[in-house]
Amino acid sequence: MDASKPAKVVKDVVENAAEKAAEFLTPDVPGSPGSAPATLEEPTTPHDPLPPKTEQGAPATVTPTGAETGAPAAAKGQQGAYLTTAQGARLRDTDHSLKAGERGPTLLQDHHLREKITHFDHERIPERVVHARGAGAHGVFEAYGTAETVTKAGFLKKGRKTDVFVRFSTVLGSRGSADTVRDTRGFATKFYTDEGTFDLVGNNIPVFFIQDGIKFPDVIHAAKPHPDREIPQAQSAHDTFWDFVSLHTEAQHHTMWNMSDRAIPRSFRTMEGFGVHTFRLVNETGETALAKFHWKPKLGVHSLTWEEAQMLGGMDPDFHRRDLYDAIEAGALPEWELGIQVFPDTPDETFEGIDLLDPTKIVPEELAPVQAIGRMTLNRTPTNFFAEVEQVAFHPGHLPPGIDVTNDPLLQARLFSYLDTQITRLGGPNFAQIPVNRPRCPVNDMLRDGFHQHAVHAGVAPYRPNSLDGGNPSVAGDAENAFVDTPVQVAQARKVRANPASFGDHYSQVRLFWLSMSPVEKEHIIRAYTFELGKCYEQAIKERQLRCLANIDPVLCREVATGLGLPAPEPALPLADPAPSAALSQVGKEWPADGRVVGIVAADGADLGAVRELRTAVFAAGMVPLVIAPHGGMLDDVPVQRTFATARSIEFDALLLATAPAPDALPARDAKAGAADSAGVDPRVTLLVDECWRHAKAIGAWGAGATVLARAGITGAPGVVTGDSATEVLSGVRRSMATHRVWERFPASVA
Ligand code: HDE
Repeated sequence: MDASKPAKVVKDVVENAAEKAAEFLTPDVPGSPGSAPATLEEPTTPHDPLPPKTEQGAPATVTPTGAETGAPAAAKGQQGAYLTTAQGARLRDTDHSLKAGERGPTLLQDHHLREKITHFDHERIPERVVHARGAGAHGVFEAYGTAETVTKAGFLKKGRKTDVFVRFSTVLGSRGSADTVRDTRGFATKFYTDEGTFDLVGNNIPVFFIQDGIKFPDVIHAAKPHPDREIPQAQSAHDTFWDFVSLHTEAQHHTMWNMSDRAIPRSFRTMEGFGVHTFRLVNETGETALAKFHWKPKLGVHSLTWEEAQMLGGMDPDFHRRDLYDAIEAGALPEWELGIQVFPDTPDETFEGIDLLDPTKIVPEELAPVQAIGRMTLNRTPTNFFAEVEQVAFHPGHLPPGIDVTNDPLLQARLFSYLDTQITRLGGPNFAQIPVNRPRCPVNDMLRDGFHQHAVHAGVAPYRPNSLDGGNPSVAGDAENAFVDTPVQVAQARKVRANPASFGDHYSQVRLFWLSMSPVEKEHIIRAYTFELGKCYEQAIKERQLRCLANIDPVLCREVATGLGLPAPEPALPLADPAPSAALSQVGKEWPADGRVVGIVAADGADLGAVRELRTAVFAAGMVPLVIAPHGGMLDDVPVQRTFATARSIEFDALLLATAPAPDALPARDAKAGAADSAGVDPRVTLLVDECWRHAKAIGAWGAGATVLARAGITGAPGVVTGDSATEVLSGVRRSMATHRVWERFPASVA
């Protein structure tokens, strides 16, 4: 190998990447950790790096100022055959420190030891103060052209394709917290447009707890763990949170969304996204319009059940992250349509009486339809989680010409905060040079020096005006597509610390949301409030929140009060009478099944021919089959992905039973086995069926498998399918899966 030409070496490897990857990868179920299967013995012969995994992507190979580095785009594996120091010297040994004799002290001279340990000591950076836990992926956005009349943004012109990086997150938890906690999810998208980066830094909930950014530290301090004991982690079910939201009642709308199923999404792929604030769009002729951004998932909006969410916290805290990456690896590429609600840019900035600058309000889709303007597909997983997901830096002020901000006082504070926070988090002002943050257009900023400066800036005159660099760079005029701050009229006013009167309505839209829910969704909301308030210590806080609920709906208030064992107070304000918005409910429609997971219970001696057929049919339907058996390895020639010891219902969207496996011969090996009277069926399979039943999932069985359902007494119940053949059962199960869950199993007690 020619060490003087590392790029060439990598290029040679990468040129054959597709071919090699095809040879190495099993086109089976997702989850393979590397691009080649591990060997039993440690590989010891030096060789060129392995190709990257086919589903991985990475930022463009350009220098901090945007020039091409010449490295191949797919250079993402290890960078050469030999281990080197940070200065490039090849190393003979990285397993032993340099010592004065085999039993002697370690020598200070050992540069490799010191370099390795020092670097390790500084591997961590401060986690994000909010949204610390997140996962991201690369993708592409393709514009429909339907926004051309309202904005001149080039990336929204018909057919334009723009690379994107998306990071999904929870708000409250630390970086190592669980994915499935009850919380708002961040949905932040970086569009690398050729007119400058556009960051749409939104959430999966369209409203926010507060109207003015000055309250952000308050709401976050209230929601984060208590400062003395640092508990609870990643949860709102505690006194300080409910203390704040019941006193600062503008938080009630967002709180209701958090108590709804929206706060426990089934997957990032099944979340809506919202820009929350109203933005100002500017078209080619300078006309302006106000707009709200929406992401609509192709798969519909779906949630976990509360029990699933809690089980996952222990059994698979990485559930959402795994789901995102497995879906991309399996080719079930996550997709969203971007849409806008457009409003006339009137001087009062209201629409149908709704103040567009108040981020605790939505505009119901029935009043202003969401118009689709493009489609985003996530198609590449990160190559390195830290470099990309951890270091990505979003900012609501990263805007291209054609999209501008409004005076929403929450947005205004964010415009300060996001730049400020990166300086601590990413160690200085040059974070835009980090590969995932680099714009994909020429950057010529005259910002110089500072920590972690990677650019070698040329020129002698980084100032304007200058004559020494020939006056370069010039400022752009309208003809050169400059970003122009829209010269919005500011009404004559006095400097005040005050809100407009229209911000004073804290309840009418919370009631709108409640009235828009289906009975089963209302049932979940009641349970969530009852659980969260039940976890509070102070009775006064529970009573105060019940007073807030009384101003929203008497049934909601009464049901929660009953659960808490407290009297239901009367409303202090007249109840509003809003028209419900069907778009807010997430049940009652049908959706595609892409990437959904079907568990198939089988065992030696089961109808394996049918299992084989079933796997093929599940794959063909764009879903992922996981065979669950008493042991790992193979059932004849059928690969087993989960055993009775490793499988729990939570990772399956539907369960199919090919057999009724007898109880484990070695119950002592697994605490779950032999635990209950299992009527001759392995109790872990009985547990799977029970949980799938409780979580309203489709269940199917044929042949011997049907006896398990009969013993559970659920044959013939909604969403329980039996039949003569596996494929017949699958088609019945798919019909139930289309509505996501089989809610009719559990009639709600509220209307
Ligand atoms: Fe954020 N927010 N935020 N936020 N936010 C951050 O920025 C902040 C708000 C949102 O995946 C921080 O880089 C203030 C609303 C997302 O990297 C920080 C206020 C919405 C993410 C910050 C808000 C969001 C953040 C922490 C009130 C929905 C994660 C680290 C004025 C529209 C982005 C960072 C990612 C992250 C401040 C309110 C969404 C501290 C001061 C409203 C999705 O700058």
